Amino acid sequence: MDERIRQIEGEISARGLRVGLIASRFNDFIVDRLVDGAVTTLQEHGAEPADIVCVRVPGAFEIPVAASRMATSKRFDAIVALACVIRGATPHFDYVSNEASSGLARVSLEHEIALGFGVLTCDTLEQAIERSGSKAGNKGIDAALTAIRMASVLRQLAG
Ligand code: INI
Repeated sequence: MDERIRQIEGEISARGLRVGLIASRFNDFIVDRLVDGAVTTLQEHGAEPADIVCVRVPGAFEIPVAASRMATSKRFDAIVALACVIRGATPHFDYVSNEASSGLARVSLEHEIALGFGVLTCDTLEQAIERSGSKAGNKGIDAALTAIRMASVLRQLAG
């Protein structure tokens, strides 16, 4: 690309970053792996434990309001949302996953805050296991990296 064009890509450094993690208790045996992946990634990229807060909420449905409160507090540069919704026999899956995703998108837009979306929406438990640290990676890691990069992008766009 023409070198006179300023490019903003976002740096992968979490040094000095204040991160709010929100994790659901529902399906905690999966979500705990996502939390481990996210926390390890944040620390590997320079985040200090004292700058990370991890809040537990009952289920994915409750994550957006906790995210909104974190964003309102202005005490966080980035939020990482971690949950696991597994399809059952009723339409409950659709209500929970739709509210979690649209609620979190709204928080990110309205507060202009970096948000890593690590809410698994799976048809089966096997798919959830695959995405929480086995053959399909760990979506907690991906969500943490997204949060780090977006915090950097938003910081640069503000300056
Ligand atoms: N919450 C989840 O995080 N994952 C699920 O799979 C799930 N299912 O399947 O029901 C779930 N439901 C709980 C929901 O998030 C709320 O906590 C509950 O409805 C109370 O408001």
